[in-house]
Amino acid sequence: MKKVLLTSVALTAMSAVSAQAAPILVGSGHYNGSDYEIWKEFGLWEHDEAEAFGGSTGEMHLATLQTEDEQDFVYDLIQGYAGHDLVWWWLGGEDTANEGDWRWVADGSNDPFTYTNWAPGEPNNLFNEDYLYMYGATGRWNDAKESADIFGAVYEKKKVPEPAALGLIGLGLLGLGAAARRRKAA
Ligand SMILES: [Ca+2]
Ligand SMILES: [Ca+2]
Ligand SMILES: [Ca+2]
Repeated sequence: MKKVLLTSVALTAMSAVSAQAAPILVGSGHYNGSDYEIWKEFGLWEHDEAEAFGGSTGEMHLATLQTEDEQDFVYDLIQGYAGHDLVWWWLGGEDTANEGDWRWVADGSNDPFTYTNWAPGEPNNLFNEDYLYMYGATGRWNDAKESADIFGAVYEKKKVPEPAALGLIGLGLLGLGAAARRRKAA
C-alpha cells in the first residue's frame, strides 16, 4: 500500500513538472547577417512543435547550416550551454519530399544540402527518419523521426535592416549626392 502511494505521489510530481515545462532560451548570437537562438525544452519536443515555436519572436525558423563556418558558429553557441552534451538539437533540414534528398526546408529556400556534417553511418533512415538534428556533444548530424525525443532546437532568422536605418542610409546617399553636386559646381 505504501509503495502504491509513493508511486502516485511520484506520478503527480512528474505531471506537475511536465505541465509547467516550457522551452527556455539557453543561448543567442549573431553570425553573417543572421540572428540565432538555442532553446531547451524539458519535455518531449516533436519536430513540428519545435518548428512552430519559432524562438523568442515566434518568427524564427529552425536553423539552416549551409556552410562549415555556420556549423562551427552554431556548435560553439551550443557549447556555451552547460548541459549541451545531453541535448539533441533540431535543425531545419528534411528529406520528407524525396527519400535521401536532403533539403533546407525551414528557411523556405528548399535548397539541397551542399555542406553536411553527418555522424558516421548517418543518415540511415531507420524506420523512416526524415528530420535533421545535431548531437550536442559532437556537433554531428543525424536523421530522426518527427516524433523523436529531441530536447533542444536551434533557430535562425536573417536580420532585416530597420526602416530607421534604411532612412539613415538614404540620407547618407542624399548627402553624398549633394557633396558631389557641390564639388561639380565648384
Ligand atoms: Ca543559415
Ligand atoms: Ca529519410
Ligand atoms: Ca538516423
